[in-house]
Amino acid sequence: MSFFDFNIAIVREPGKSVEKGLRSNRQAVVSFETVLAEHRAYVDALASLGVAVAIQPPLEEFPDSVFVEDTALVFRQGAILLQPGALSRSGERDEVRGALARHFAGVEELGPGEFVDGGDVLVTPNTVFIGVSRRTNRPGAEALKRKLALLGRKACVVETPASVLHLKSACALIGEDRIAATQAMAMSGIFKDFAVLTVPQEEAAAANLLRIGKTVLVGEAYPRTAELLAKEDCEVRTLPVAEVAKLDAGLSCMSLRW
Ligand code: CIR
Repeated sequence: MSFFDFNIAIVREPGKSVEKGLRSNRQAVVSFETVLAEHRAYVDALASLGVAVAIQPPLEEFPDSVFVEDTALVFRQGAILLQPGALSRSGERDEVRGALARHFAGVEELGPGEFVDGGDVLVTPNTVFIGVSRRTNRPGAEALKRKLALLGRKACVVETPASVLHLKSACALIGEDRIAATQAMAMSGIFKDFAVLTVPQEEAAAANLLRIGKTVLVGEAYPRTAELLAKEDCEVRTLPVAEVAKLDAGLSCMSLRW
């Protein structure tokens, strides 16, 4: 089985309240209908790649809950419930607990004051990188490192670049020892043990991409990145993400996969 063979995913449908979701550009106007269309295209893509998608109902009280990746970390051998660092998102973990319990015998949980957004966690075959950011604090990162050790995973705490929301806003695994990353991330030294494909500066947001099986899903607004990926050992498929990008999100954020 390859590292990228995900068979199951949990996603959450956006609610109308997604229009009030958090965003760094306060001027950006978000349309629920367009987010919903992007979400449906995403779910269809996962399903067409052989992933069984468990769709959770929308949660109007949590505008950002469509970005379900931030609530948990999942592996075939177990799951860890995280604690999103934004106040408006702190109740989301309770809403995903039930879905995780249906799939995993035991679910570990971060404790009070231990904040980690799943977007700050990059899982690679040998190391899990945890980025300390505005959302993920050091106590959270260290607690997660201890929980990962229980699952037999080595973790490394790094700094998420200040220019991005999450570690994975700026990087993604595209091969077992190959990372796609923004220029800043590529130069950070974090990925010295990996071969790095640097995404073009004007397409920095393309770095939040997602490999499933032999297919790499990438935002359709990033043709130069798609061109670079086409030279890799994978198939490239583009998806619309312009609306979720207004909410500082991309392709990894909308699912928990294992
Ligand atoms: C937030 O600010 O929390 C959401 N608007 C975006 C979350 C993106 N999630 C991710 O990158 N994993």
